[in-house]
Amino acid sequence: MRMRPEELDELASLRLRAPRAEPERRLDLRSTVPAPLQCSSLLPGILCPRRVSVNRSPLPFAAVARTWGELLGDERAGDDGDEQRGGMLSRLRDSLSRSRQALTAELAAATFDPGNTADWERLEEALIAGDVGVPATAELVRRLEARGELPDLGAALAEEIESLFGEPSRLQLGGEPTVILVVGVNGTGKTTTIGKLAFRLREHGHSVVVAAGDTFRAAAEEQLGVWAERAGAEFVEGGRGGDPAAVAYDAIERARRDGRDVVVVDTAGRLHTQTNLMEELAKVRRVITSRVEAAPHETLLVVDATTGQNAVQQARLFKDAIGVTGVALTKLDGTAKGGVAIPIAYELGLPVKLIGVGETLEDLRPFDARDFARALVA
Ligand SMILES: Nc1nc2c(ncn2[C@@H]2O[C@H](COP(=O)(O)OP(=O)(O)O)[C@@H](O)[C@H]2O)c(=O)[nH]1
Ligand SMILES: [Mg+2]
Repeated sequence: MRMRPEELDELASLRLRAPRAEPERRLDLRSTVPAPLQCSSLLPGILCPRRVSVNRSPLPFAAVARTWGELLGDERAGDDGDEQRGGMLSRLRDSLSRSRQALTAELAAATFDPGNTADWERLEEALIAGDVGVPATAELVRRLEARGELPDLGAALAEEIESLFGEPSRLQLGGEPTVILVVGVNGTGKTTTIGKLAFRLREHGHSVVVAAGDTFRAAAEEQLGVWAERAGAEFVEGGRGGDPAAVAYDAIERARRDGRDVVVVDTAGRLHTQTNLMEELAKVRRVITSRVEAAPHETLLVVDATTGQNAVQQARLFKDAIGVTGVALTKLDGTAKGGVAIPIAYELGLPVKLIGVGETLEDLRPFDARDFARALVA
């Protein structure tokens, strides 16, 4: 079958935007390091972040929820219980095992000598190679140096990583209805994440309408419909080629009419037409705001952890173009690039609210800074 010119264009934009597996990465600091942070005085290719002073304002959000009850502000839900928490932590450790192995193998924490410059350099390189990013690496090293003694490097690093994430955040619910707009490039896991989130919202007593705002891909609506059914959510679609803003509008009207609590709006990650993705999303956003004051209450960006620094770049673009209130970091299971959560939170000031650790309904978790940091390095 021959492709039409529009389809070729779409394919080209897909290639540009779609996450893909990155080849084993050699550090190319020129592409990832903001110019003022580049440091040429050491060995070529090695940073000297200890000599870089990075002043960051405190993070504008509160850190990370441990339970769904906490994330959703559901006081009645209580604690998940020690046993369940223990299970979740070991599951998280399993999910992050590749990331942890990659980082800790490089760290050589057992033989770390704070008096040895080469050991500090190895630590810096390990963090950069682990997708932690230059500003966060510089800050972590600065804080560790300030400690003076480091009897247990892994534990100290976990504590400092945890504190970079700031205070725990919540999903903002409580609108009438609450509207959650879900954005991100194609294939990152938007639709899947919406299904999992709708399931938890239902579990915590919310009535949920999901809106099939990805009207560009033939299978997208059907896929969301299946997730909605699994989650026990209502489903609003507009038909292939329809206007995503109109679908969001209809879903909000439906929720209003029937007294539903939460509307979750799925969107396309790429477009068939030449319309700019960000313009299209801004339009969906405007329509939502025109229907419900203070909505969308959340603009949730879904990024795929396996894409490493690409995920950070996507977060930067979406944040600048349409505003993002929280990040869902997916596919942490089986990637060695889990460290990307750190620059997303620290460099960009975006709270990671959710993590995806698999493909089933239960495989979405509230992000917990402490557990995450420990599972990553300790
Ligand atoms: N292993 C794994 N796969 C995921 C996760 N989240 C999504 N996926 C898979 O990623 C693929 C793309 O997901 P989809 O929701 O269609 O992405 P969308 O294009 O952003 O809507 C699907 O095969 C999902 O099952 C996750 O946390 N872990
Ligand atoms: Mg989708």
